[in-house]
Amino acid sequence: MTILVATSGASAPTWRSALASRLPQDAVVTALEPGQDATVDYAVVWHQEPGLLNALPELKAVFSLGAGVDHVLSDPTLPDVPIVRIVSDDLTGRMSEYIVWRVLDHLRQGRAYRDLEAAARWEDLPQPAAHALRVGILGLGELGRDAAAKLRVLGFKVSGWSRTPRRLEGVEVHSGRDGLAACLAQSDIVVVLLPLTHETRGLIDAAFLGGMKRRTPLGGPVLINAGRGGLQKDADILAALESGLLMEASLDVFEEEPLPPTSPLWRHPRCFVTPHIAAASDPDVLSALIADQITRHRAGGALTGLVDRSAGY
Ligand code: NDP
Ligand code: OXD
Repeated sequence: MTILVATSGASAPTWRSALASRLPQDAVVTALEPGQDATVDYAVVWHQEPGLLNALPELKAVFSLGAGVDHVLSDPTLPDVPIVRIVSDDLTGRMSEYIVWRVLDHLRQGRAYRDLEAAARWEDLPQPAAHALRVGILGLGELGRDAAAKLRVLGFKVSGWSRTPRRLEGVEVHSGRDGLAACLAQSDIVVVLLPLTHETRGLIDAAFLGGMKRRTPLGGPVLINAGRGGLQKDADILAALESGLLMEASLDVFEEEPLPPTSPLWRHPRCFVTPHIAAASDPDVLSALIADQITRHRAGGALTGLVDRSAGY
């Protein structure tokens, strides 16, 4: 049996060998020989070429190499097989590290202190405590829930927003389209951990930014997006930073990736840019999870981490 690893970028050989070492009885390949299409029963993908999966007649399931699956579902010819995404403590922990890092850096005025340090100025700034701030987390899935729990431990008040109604201890949860306005209006820092779907595309626009809380202990609202770039309008974020509607932003994802060197977001003094690294997929850890799933599925067991294709996540 053949397992096809189809990723954009240079990581395919690493994933291939990590998977091959755990599935020694299979041919794990990054490219197909003529006639090999009919032997592929599983595909492991990241931004696969449109049409590639549709040409595999025996395909039984597709594994995304990340938690997000917008890159898989964007292929209009995607065959009707189960899509599995990454749900892993390793990836979740990495994302929470990023969120806690960015929230604390904004709280503790990292930007202002880096400027003071560069100018060799010994000056202290008014410092609100964590308990004086409310963090609103948009997306209360695997990643949002873990970030919420860790921010609560640090003393932050936490709100959240999900598609369907949810109960989460110590978190004021809003849901549905109507719940968004309330969540934005009460949050000093807004963290976005949503999937990119037909409902969420372009959500972070001028109206969204205009609906954020005005007066906050940090002098204005802060936005952190580590979900997907397609959730945001880069130009609207820039305009909100310029006009003062937005105090600061931390962005890990962008409408166009890599973010072009000409983007003013790179140089904006109140915008912190990272290159889509909030939660890396570790081939060693995640290939073990994928190999276990394949072994179980072949033996007649159920797959976990299945994607609801109609919801888009
Ligand atoms: P989950 O599927 O576990 O959770 C998604 C959450 O978003 C759920 O709470 C869901 O609501 C909510 N949601 C979906 N659609 C809507 C909507 N229309 N309105 C309100 N809430 C909505 O995903 P994960 O937590 O595992 O991952 C979230 C995203 O993070 C991924 O899809 C990916 O895009 C991104 N990501 C980014 C990484 C990076 O390095 N920057 C790394 C990993 C992931 P409900 O609870 O009702 O279903
Ligand atoms: C993911 C990502 O979806 O890294 O896991 O973006």
